[in-house]
Amino acid sequence: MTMLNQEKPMPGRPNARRTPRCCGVFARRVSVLSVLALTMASGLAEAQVALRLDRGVQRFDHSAEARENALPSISFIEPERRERGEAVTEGGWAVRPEFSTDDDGRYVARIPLQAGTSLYGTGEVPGQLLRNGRVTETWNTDAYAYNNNSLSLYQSHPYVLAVRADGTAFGVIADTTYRCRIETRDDAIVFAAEGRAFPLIVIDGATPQEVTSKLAELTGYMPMPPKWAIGYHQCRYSYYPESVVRELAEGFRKRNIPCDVIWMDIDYMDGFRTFTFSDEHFPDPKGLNDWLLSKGFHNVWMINPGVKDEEGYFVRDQLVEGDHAVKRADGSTFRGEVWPGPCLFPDFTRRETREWWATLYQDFIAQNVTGVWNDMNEPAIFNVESKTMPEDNVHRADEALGGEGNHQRYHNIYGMQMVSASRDGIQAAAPDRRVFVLSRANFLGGHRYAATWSGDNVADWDHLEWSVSMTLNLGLSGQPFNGPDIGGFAGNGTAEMFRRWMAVGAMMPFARGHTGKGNIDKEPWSFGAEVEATSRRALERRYVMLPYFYTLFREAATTGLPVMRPVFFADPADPALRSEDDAFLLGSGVLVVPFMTPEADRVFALPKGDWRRFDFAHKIDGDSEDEYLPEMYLKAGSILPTGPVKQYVGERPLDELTLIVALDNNGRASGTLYEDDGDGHAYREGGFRLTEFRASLVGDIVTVTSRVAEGDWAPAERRVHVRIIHEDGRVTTGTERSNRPIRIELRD
Ligand code: MIG
Repeated sequence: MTMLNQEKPMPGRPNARRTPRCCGVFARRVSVLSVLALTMASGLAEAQVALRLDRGVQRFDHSAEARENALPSISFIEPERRERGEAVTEGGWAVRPEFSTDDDGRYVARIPLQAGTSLYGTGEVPGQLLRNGRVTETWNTDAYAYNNNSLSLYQSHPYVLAVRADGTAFGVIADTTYRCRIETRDDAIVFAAEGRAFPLIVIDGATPQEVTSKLAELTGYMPMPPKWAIGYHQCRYSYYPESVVRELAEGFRKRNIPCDVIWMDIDYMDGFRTFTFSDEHFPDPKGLNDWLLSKGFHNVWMINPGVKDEEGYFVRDQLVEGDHAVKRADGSTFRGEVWPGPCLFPDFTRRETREWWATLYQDFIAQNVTGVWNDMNEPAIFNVESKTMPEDNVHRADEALGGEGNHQRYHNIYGMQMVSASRDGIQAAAPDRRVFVLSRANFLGGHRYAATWSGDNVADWDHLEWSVSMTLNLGLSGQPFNGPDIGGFAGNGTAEMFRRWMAVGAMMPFARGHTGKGNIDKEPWSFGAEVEATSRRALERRYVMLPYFYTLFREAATTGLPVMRPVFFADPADPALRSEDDAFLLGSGVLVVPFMTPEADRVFALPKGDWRRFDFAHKIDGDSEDEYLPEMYLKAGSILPTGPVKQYVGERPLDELTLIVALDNNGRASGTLYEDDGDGHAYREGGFRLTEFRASLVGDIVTVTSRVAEGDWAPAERRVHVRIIHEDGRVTTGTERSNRPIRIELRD
């Protein structure tokens, strides 16, 4: 077994962290010495040692030496936490990784699996939910119109969730930013990474839910988004000039189709210069934003990393002045071509550069910009085969990130460091509001800074189906706030497909319609009256379910459990559910069964137990007759909090609150509702309310009570309406003023 503890040598760039720049010869000797030391110490590696970081969380390394020389963690929210722990030697470990190197000099960790283990995660990956038999490579890639064989998409999550036959689970992080090949085989998970030997973190859990929560404990929780960001978003490449944006906004309101956010893609810029507005097409961005806000629309504008290399352009001049650019191996400034032509690229791995980038948002947000979209941050570069920077480019990264190193090492966190800077800048510019950033590229742990979407998908039936599995796997990899381009980015698709896509997309955590340049229009009304009617109902459903969605976002932000969950979460030991990705759960009590094929044929595995079909016909015209809408099931024992149809989140308060109730065998049900101001930070100091609802049947009277479980935010008095869904589909209802117990008599 060879142990080489250094980066893959790049021309002219010796191992950056271990090599002081002034004395390369000396450094090379040191690394030879350390190889020697390793060889001598290799006896130690025989009895495997792990660090116990926490209950059920262990860190393994290739060797004691490798542990010493490991690069800092970027995925952990507290990198030091990966470094501390009690050393434990082998004692009946459930998971025992084997370390080696391969012929290409890559560091390999192999995790043998028991028969019947199902694998998930690996981040943003095309194709089905179940990852057994797949290969993924972590290398952030501008993957326009990707397909089922694409090895690398826009984001990197070197993480696998494994669920054993008995339903117990574990997760493994290969904690490296380098390109890492992940084989998710039936008999083993194999990580093979370039660069340095990496720590392997094993997270044990009784259930996949427990593992997923622990992953968030280590990598951080998603910050609470502003509530408007949970509404429907309308985008296209691009709506311009501003008259088109106004017409679009009015189009939603006059048709009564709910929408919260309108997006401005790159054509709003002045010649694609980031942080500028086109005088011709958007002469008064603040005026436009204010007008949109007056109609109940928030706005999101795109910001790209490539800075046009043009003297006199303020962003470029500041970048040059502050020496913020990524360098070439020979120390000169790197230039790469993107939309604006030749560009310079901020080195977001440097604190000074992130701080400078953050300041640029001051004037930008002052235009009453409410949200930001960071695109092209893999980084994507045109006209080169690699589609990105040379791997020997140099990042002068903070010591905390690992110090100076090449692009091979920092590529996968370029976007993550960008959105970290963006988030800070936006927050500083609008301290009283919550931040919304959408990022195309990211890395494990990057959900701390930005939401995401699944990039340039294709308007075809496969991509419609994958939009469910991709959202699920990203959620299982720690990114709860994500969703597809509803309707597909590349190509036109058909009215039928769009109708089905909108019907299911409206149930996903991030719900945004988007399409590429040159395509037909894909607004909810672009395909005629019938598609418009389904789209309206689908979006009305989202808004009716908003109280529940928001509660699930709060749950994601405090427990790490994703908003949208795989069906197997309902019964992790049931083998029939392991590959089910034609349906999904919202939280634990709601099952969504969409129709995603042209024939609307579909076989799906319903989890065992009592799941009751329900609809929203009491709120939404034609809901129960619309065969394009997903079937909805509520698990017996659950209470689903819902609200009125709204055109946008802030349109009206939650009144009346409708509780949809399915009693279990014992005549009981429970549920929770999270509420706060919907924006701002008061919720961090108790400015929220978590209400628990309970229903119980005694004799033939159902009593529904509520209790404030946490927080001191108080809603205005409101009506509470209860709908009890019986096993045979019948519904019994009752209504009361808030806080009073509601008594409903069940009669035949
Ligand atoms: O090279 O800004 O994935 O959503 O509309 C294409 C234009 C650049 C890629 C994004 C897409 C966006 C488009 N962008």
